[in-house]
Amino acid sequence: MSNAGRAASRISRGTLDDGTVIPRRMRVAIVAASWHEEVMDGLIAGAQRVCVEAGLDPELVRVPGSFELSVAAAVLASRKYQAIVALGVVIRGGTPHFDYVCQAATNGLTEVSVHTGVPVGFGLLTCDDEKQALDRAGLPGSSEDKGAEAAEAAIVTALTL
Ligand code: DLZ
Repeated sequence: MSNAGRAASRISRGTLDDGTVIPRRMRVAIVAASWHEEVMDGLIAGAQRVCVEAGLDPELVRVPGSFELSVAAAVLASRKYQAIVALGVVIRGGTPHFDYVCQAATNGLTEVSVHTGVPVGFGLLTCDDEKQALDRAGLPGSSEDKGAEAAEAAIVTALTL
């Protein structure tokens, strides 16, 4: 797996790289869409692995599609979660759905984080084809692990604020 341009992992054995101990009571929710099962399995596994490394036990909430990520994140943010990880995969097709779903999810998740102050890790893959998505899913042979990156970003940001 190439590390080009990527931030080094900041979470190890329940602590941040600056020595901050991650409180075990910290509540993290992973909200995950259900389209493109194989890619989603990889993203979810990556996010869960980071949470376990952080000493946390995340809640997993499944929604039908990436469009539903925002409303789920909004409700979870109101339920005392300190960090939310949003995971989904949208593949460009022959319909304008790709643009609508990507834009709605991106805007919605941004709004949730900004308006609630709860960090939302952005693990929404927007890809031209499934091969590209598989390459980012943290599966054997993938070059990137966007589920892990999104989980780490949400947890680190929550602890930084
Ligand atoms: C409709 C749709 C399409 C065309 N493609 C995807 C996709 O690639 N990934 C995904 O997560 N969801 C997709 N959806 C479903 C929408 O996100 C949403 O679930 C439906 O429009 C119902 O609200």
